[in-house]
Amino acid sequence: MQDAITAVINSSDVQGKYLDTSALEKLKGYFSTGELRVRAASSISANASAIVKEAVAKALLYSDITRPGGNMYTTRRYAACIRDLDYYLRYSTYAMLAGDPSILDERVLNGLKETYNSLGVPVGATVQAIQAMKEVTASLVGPDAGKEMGVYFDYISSGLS
Ligand SMILES: CCC1=C(C)/C(=C/C2=NC(=C\c3[nH]c(/C=C4\NC(=O)[C@H](C)[C@H]4CC)c(C)c3CCC(=O)O)/C(CCC(=O)O)=C2C)NC1=O
Repeated sequence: MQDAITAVINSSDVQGKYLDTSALEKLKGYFSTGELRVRAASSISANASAIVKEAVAKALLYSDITRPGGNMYTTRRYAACIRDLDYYLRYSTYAMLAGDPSILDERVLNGLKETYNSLGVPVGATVQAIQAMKEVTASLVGPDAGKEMGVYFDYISSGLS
């Protein structure tokens, strides 16, 4: 896993240089949003199950997916879906804190698409639910932190598509 600081340092190290102006600007941007990130992570963790529940209500409930024949039908599969959304929310929060998406590649997206395809989990509906979480989260944490979280929700969405 990488974060905004190690990303900048690694790329300077590869060139055998001290941090140049643009690298320093990146770091400054990261440090100046530190408080914002920590505050957002704290309200997301305090409201995680409400965020997931609202996203499910917005994107999935009362659709064919929750009826017989749908992939969320039966309590077991419904619970698996809720659990997956909870993973996406938690790992997006980690990535937002780190300011870097590498944790999503390593711990979430690796092999996920293949697993979904082999189990018949619909990717389109999953992406809709992730996008609903993005909206719900932004309305909770505000536009600046919401935009930053949005980067990682979008990263998972395009990694699945
Ligand atoms: C932390 C990293 C991580 C991820 C991401 C993860 C995902 C993941 N989701 C799974 C299943 C599943 N995922 C879903 C999800 C959905 N079905 C829908 O119709 C909805 C659109 C959607 C929710 C948004 C469902 C229903 C299953 C069970 C499918 C089945 O067994 O038939 C499975 C198969 C094994 C299992 O059932 O637990 C994995 C590995 N596991 C992990 O360890």
